[in-house]
Amino acid sequence: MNDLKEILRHFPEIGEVKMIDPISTGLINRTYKVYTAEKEKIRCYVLQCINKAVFHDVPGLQRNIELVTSHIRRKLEDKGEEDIDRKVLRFLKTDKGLSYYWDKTDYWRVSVFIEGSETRDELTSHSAELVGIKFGEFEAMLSDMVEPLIETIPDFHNMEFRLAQLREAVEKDAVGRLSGVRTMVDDINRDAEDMCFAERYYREGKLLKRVCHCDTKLNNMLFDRSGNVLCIIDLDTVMPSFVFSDFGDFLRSAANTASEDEPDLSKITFRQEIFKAFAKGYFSKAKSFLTPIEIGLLPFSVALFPYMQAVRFLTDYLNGDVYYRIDYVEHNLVRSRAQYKLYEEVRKIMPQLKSYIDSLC
Ligand code: GN1
Ligand code: MG
Repeated sequence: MNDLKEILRHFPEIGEVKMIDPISTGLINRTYKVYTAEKEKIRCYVLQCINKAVFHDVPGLQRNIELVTSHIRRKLEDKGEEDIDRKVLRFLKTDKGLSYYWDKTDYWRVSVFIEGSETRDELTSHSAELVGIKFGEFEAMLSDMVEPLIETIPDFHNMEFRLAQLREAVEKDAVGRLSGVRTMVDDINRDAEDMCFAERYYREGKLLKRVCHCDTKLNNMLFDRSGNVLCIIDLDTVMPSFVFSDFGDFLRSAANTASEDEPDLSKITFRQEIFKAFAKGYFSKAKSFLTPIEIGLLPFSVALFPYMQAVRFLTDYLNGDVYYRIDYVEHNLVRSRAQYKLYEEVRKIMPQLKSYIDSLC
């Protein structure tokens, strides 16, 4: 167990630490809320241990985050926005002037906790539209970044690569779980070629990569108490990717009637009203920079992300749960089934999704 207080001492801005509480929502990094007190005033911070098995170049990742947050900060200042510290994350510097601390075992970082912010598990159509606007703005703000960002996880949203990883896991069958999931593997393989549309367009030079968030699930954004999006968090995967990563991945979590790991498949359906509201908000900001091909592919991206996530969870299950944090033995299998069910639900309504996007153009 790391000595958290000792780690925090390397971030001089932090006052006297009163309490440290684990936060258990993310599947990758370890996160804590830190309560400090200075002259009776309580200030909170977020301490994170960055998963170095997942992110192989943490200094490069932190550099991405510094570039992105300062770019956004500048844009907000130019727009004359107030209260900017609540709208973009601010990371503390260590005594060596870095945005992360290496304790010879792990990498750590600290950001300021945004007071009065909360995460949401569910949205109304109204708040989905506001989130859409926010994401359109987020991408628009980043669309003129000139500094090159690294791919913090190479091929992160590359469907061909994710399927290759599944094939490898099937071949190895490292922990003897394959016999129980053969039908799932067959189901996934049946649509594999179809679902690699983005990589094909990219190879043909018809699709470009832009700076995207790449992890737009609902619990990666902070809301104020009246339901307005304050700030987009979890910036580890901000990197060049296909623009619809953010569109499809958001709806994967926000339009699902159940949670990502719901064991009862009958509870999983896709909320079209959330799709419509989000698409409307997103489009109002993003239409200025999206290409016709990107727009045409938006409905497919809604199917792509539950499909990709089903593949990734199943791969991890076959590999013996080496990537995602799990709470019980079959957790990754349950997650994979739930995501595949959502994928099937989306496929059924693809014509409606397409005609709605057409109507927005
Ligand atoms: C992981 O870190 P967290 O929990 O926000 C994963 C995402 C998946 C998500 C599934 C770096 O996100 O890609 O969509 O779990 N992040 C990484 O819930 O693999
Ligand atoms: Mg994440």
